[in-house]
Amino acid sequence: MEKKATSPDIGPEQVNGFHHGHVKKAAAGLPAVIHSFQHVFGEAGLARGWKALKHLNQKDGFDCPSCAWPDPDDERSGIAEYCENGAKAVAEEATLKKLEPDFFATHSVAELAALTDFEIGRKGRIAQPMYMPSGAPHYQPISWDDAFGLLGRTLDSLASPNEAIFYTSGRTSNEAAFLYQLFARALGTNNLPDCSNMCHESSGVALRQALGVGKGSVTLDDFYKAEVIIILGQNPGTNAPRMLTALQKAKAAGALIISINPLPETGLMGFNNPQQVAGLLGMDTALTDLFLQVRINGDMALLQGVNKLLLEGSFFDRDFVSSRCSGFEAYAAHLRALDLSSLSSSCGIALDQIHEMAHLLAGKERIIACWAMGLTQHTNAVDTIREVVNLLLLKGSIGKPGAGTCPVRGHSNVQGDRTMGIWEKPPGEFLDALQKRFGFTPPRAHGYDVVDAIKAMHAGKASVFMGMGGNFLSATPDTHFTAEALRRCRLTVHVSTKLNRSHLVHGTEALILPCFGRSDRDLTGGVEQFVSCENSMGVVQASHGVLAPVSGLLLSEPAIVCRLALATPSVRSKVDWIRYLSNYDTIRNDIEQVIPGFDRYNERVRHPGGFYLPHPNREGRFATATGLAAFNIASVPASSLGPDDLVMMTIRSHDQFNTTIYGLDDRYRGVYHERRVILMNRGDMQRLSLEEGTVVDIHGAAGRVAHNFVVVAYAIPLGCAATYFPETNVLVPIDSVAAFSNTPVSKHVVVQVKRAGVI
Ligand SMILES: Nc1nc2c(c(=O)[nH]1)N[C@H]1C(S)=C(S)[C@@H](COP(=O)(O)OP(=O)(O)OC[C@H]3O[C@@H](n4cnc5c(=O)[nH]c(N)nc54)[C@H](O)[C@@H]3O)O[C@H]1N2
Ligand SMILES: Nc1nc2c(c(=O)[nH]1)N[C@H]1C(S)=C(S)[C@@H](COP(=O)(O)OP(=O)(O)OC[C@H]3O[C@@H](n4cnc5c(=O)[nH]c(N)nc54)[C@H](O)[C@@H]3O)O[C@H]1N2
Ligand SMILES: [Mo]
Repeated sequence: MEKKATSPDIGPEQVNGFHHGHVKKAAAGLPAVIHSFQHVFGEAGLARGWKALKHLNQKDGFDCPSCAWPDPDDERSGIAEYCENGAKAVAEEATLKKLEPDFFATHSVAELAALTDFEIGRKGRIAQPMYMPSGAPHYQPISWDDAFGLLGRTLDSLASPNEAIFYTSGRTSNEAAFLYQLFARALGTNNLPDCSNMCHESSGVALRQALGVGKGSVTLDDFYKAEVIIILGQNPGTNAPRMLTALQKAKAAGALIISINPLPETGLMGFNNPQQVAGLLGMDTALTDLFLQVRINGDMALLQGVNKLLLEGSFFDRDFVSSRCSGFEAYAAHLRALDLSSLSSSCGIALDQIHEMAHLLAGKERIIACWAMGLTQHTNAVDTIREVVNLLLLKGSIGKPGAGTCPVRGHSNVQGDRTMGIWEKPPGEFLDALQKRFGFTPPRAHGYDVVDAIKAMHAGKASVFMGMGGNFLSATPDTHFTAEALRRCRLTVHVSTKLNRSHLVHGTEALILPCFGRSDRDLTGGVEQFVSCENSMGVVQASHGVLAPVSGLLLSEPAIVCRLALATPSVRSKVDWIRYLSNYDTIRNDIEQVIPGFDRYNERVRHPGGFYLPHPNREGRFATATGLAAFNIASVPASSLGPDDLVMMTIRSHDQFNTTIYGLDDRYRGVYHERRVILMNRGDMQRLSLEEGTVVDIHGAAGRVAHNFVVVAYAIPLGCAATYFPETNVLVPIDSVAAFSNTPVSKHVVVQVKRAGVI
């Protein structure tokens, strides 16, 4: 029997009723099309839903709010330039359900917090600003002026601006992000943590160290010229489904695909292209040529094994490593000293498979490496990503067509937000440029990233939290610790489209400021405005919302920042905020003056398809201090697990966007009607006397527990397990972070599973 253990920080911990179906052999196809339509038409109705889908990712439409995968530069599919999960994201936003004051009057915060995240998300769009007075049980309506007045006064009353924290999630447009960081810096702080701190921060750090630029170097076109594409720690079938179209096209052009993952993810294995008749009829394209089922965090050992073989077999680009790179000799000596069989046992990949990967790469020079959270959320993430770069450098696979780095970004504008200066460690040149354009002196001291922000709030060093989108409580590690940190704040403020748990676990006072989503028509200043976003490959494009907003009381994110600035006396006169409110071109003009690569921004962003930002690696340059690409030497992480320990990765199901839960199924993995599952190897189940369907509690470090998870037998390496986040974020210790990037280690949580106690 399961027990109930409900805390407002996480909601109910009960099992729903798990069904085990078949693991799917291929992603997408007709079921994906059907699911897309069900979600969109179910939430938005036929006319509104159709309008939204028709404009999704079209050159005159809006940028998909889901992932950051790029749109084709050339032709776009007239009927469906989107995927099932993009459609679900649009359905979330386009819903006609809305939360008006009577909803909050009827439901107390305590009642709402007792719902699951799925139920909370279903409630609808927030329709007007809401305020939680100190000690009150309910949110109540507040006017925009009063809300801005309260927040502006509170910010100005802080002993130091560094007591305020300004978080950003990755859906925020370039225009809003630029204004938001401008506001924070005009106030006097660099406390600008963002979701990137939990996401691709490790990639940014690794790429900057090795190649001088923190962004990936490839364009979509490179995929079609590549000889080999390596995909590590990424589940594109669920999280970047349109990448499968690019992979299919790359394969047709002759590319081989190597997938490195503890799970044989459906989308990596096969694909039914829903834009093609064959795909709709269920004729799969097999995608992966070589699947290496690595143990969790075994990537470093595997890559070092492969690199050693390439080096020792002389299958590397001698000219490139000697003329374009630094540190090759020392790296080569390091590789030569390694023992291949201990690398093999450490990663769990047999020697002959390591040889096979090396063999596949031996004669190739156009290689792309793609990766995502399976690499970035580990203690040694930066070193592992640098080992990926080592491989590309050995092969001379950077700065030529069909080759390069491809960290596949998560949120649709997370890369753009960083470009706009959402960064707690802003480069000096960026601050100089701000100072030159605006005349005030921006703060130079680095601010808090996500983990440090949580610790600062917990320690009472910060007392105002503002989130520009996102769901800080549920997305961050160590949920109960973070909840306590937020509760200790004087004021917590969320600019949001939908209700989420971060609104329900709040400071002494709290505000919810409802804003337009990507699909909403923006008539700020009485004219139609558009915004812009940067995708994972550095393309900046316009996004025009098309749907009538669900309420006349919503504001755009840029308008919210400007009006907040006007209500904050210390900031009001530092920038001409009023001008921005009438025309977003004025924001883009200022971006152009501050940030390199945005010349003629207003003109070029109006070109269909937008424009590429410059990237030194693409031009064959490395923007490091020496001008050379740097090899990195790292050792394979030592493992010190107890006999009953499992290494658990916290991943996404097919029915969620981060903390937004679309449904309770994970169709590709054959998991139905349940999110509280733990995928385990049958060998571990036998060893621990567990059966499929047993309900267990998962115990983490220092007394952390997540209750009631159904054991599911799955093709996962021995000693490894997988659960979905956010449910298991309670188990991720706040101090478990990646070296150099401070990213929470969400993919390597050491746990023990125990049969759940009987009530
Ligand atoms: N529909 C949908 N789309 C999304 C999102 C979403 O939630 N839903 N989220 C967006 C965001 S913000 C992001 S960052 C991306 C995330 O996209 P992904 O990184 O694909 O997301 P995860 O589900 O975390 O999957 C991690 C993958 O890495 C594998 N993995 C885990 N540990 C290891 C390891 O140690 N080594 C290797 N080689 N593999 C490992 C897992 O098995 C899984 O396949 O997707 C974005 N797109
Ligand atoms: N254990 C574990 N934890 C993880 C991860 C993991 O793999 N494992 N992944 C991490 C990663 S990669 C990321 S990126 C973070 C994500 O962290 P966040 O970005 O903070 O979380 P989301 O769930 O994407 O945020 C969803 C909320 O954003 C709001 N929203 C949606 N659209 C808009 C909009 O257009 N404007 C505004 N203002 N608000 C909007 C809605 O209110 C919605 O509830 O989570 C991280 N946490
Ligand atoms: Mo992410």
